[in-house]
Amino acid sequence: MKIFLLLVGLAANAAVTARGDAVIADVFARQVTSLNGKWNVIIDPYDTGYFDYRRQPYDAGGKVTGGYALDHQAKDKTELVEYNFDTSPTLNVPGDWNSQDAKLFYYEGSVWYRQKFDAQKSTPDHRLFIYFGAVNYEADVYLNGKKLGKHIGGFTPFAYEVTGLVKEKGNSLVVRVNNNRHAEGVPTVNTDWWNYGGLTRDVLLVETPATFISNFSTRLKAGTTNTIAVSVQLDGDEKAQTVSVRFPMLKIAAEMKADTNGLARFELTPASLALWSSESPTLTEVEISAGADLLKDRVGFRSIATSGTEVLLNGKKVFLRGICIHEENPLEGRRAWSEADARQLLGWAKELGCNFVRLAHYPHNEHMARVADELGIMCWEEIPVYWTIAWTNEATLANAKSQLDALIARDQNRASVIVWSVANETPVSEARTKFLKALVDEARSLDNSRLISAAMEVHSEPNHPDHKIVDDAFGEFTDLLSFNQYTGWYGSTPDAIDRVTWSIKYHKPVFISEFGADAKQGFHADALTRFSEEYQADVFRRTLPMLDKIPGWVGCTPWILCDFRSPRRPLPGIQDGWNRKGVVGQNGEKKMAFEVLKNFYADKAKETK
Ligand code: GCB
Repeated sequence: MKIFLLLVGLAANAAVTARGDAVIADVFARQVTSLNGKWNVIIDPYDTGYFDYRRQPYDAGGKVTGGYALDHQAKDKTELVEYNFDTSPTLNVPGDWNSQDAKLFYYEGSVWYRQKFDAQKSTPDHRLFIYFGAVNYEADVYLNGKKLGKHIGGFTPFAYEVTGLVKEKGNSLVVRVNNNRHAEGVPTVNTDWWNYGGLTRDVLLVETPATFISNFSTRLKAGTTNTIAVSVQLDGDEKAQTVSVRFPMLKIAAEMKADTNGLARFELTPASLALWSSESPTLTEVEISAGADLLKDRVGFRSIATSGTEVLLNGKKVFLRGICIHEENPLEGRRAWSEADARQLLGWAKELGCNFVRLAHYPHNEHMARVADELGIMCWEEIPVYWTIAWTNEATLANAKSQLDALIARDQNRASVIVWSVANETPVSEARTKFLKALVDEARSLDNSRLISAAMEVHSEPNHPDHKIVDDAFGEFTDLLSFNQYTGWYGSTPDAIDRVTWSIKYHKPVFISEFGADAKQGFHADALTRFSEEYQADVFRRTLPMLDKIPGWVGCTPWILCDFRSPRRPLPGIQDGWNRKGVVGQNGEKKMAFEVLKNFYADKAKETK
């Protein structure tokens, strides 16, 4: 049984529901038992565990009749069973499989994971859910041989209710994880990052009261700086019950009865409300209770808007001193997933003088925005609608929407998140613009308190390569006019940067979502030698003042904070399977460009105070 959070057609400030895959929001604040740790695994490139010898699926129609999902052991020496989780090797969860076992480094296919656990509920009428922070890319989940469901999409959380299925002792949770790339997938077959497979984030057993708070949203009421709008969504049989909201540090509380759909909406005006900003990232406690359930979180309040070509944070013009980040720990060459990983990555961004990060190109783990909330770093969050996607395929759009919904449902209470990005570098076509417009509409219908954008592309006429044109029809629908440009690296050398001129069709804030150049940390040469630190630093040194001349320029996120693994980058001795555009190398050492960017941001911070 999947948890279906009720879908309510909410406008304005009430994105408390999730379409598609369900979300138990604020999971770290709940009563949980960790299912992390060592899981037994069977590597299964031919999907043997899923099909019988005639290639018939064992769980056709949802009924599991055989295969690894049953976690069966031979009863005696006469029974033929060709697998055994108990004697199989283990992998750590959370964790990608690629970095844990050399045999799995390039592996794309299925791995079956099995974890055994006991489950004692604290109260008989409580409910239990299995929660996955993320599984890349496809997960078939079975408990005690029964299929719970299938989830598609590698970077967002999902959960299944197991109340009636779980035993007090000796449960077997089996997940078939498959990271094959698909032409109709999101992302599709081609990316410039590593296709890490596995149970890449926390797996938790969550206990809730019979009726519980499935999600809530807190934010400034639109157009005000002192009124807090709160929406609370209940799940369970007793929906029309009293819900209380309390902000102890603000000395304010309210209660009301939820409607028959389990929705309660509040407006509270404390005597004074300190707003969240980069300079002063004020967070306050919130406690929401309904019947036996109590959820606590720390939230901040701020407004973000555009006016003409400006971005306004709490009504004040702001310049976004940013950097792009992949969800990867470069020192260990693996997917990042922990709070410590988030602190490392955002710590480097802070050292650069950033007040903004672009979490490219897919939803990062929940710790990123939580740590960003604390550090006062604004975030751009994105879904992996990347390069070419099957624009006319309805299932692809539904998949992209469900990833967007799950991301918004998870991170809507993070003051740091100011931008939802629906895509990166998508070649212009009518079908693509229609697809992206549907995502913009989706994001706005769930959350109208943030800016919407996408990283677009620039183009130029063949006989005027230095004249850059930004006229993508999709630009009409975004709040920030964001685009990537690589003058000086792709198709030109750094001298071209000084000759760049612009035609920008829209009167909107202009944001440069990527620029950069590869450099191997420690490789020094003259500034025209590809892959030298000098070349990369020169690109930064020339690009930043060039961008500064664009009317309405509101900031940038150069590509990228750290070198990251990419199978598209084979150059021996230089790339060795890494995209080298980081300003921090694979070994954590800063390159020359780090200092160039840091100095530019220090000046900008003074100038825009
Ligand atoms: C881009 C992509 C990014 C790549 C980068 C590069 O435009 O958005 O994912 O990694 O260029 O290094 O070429």
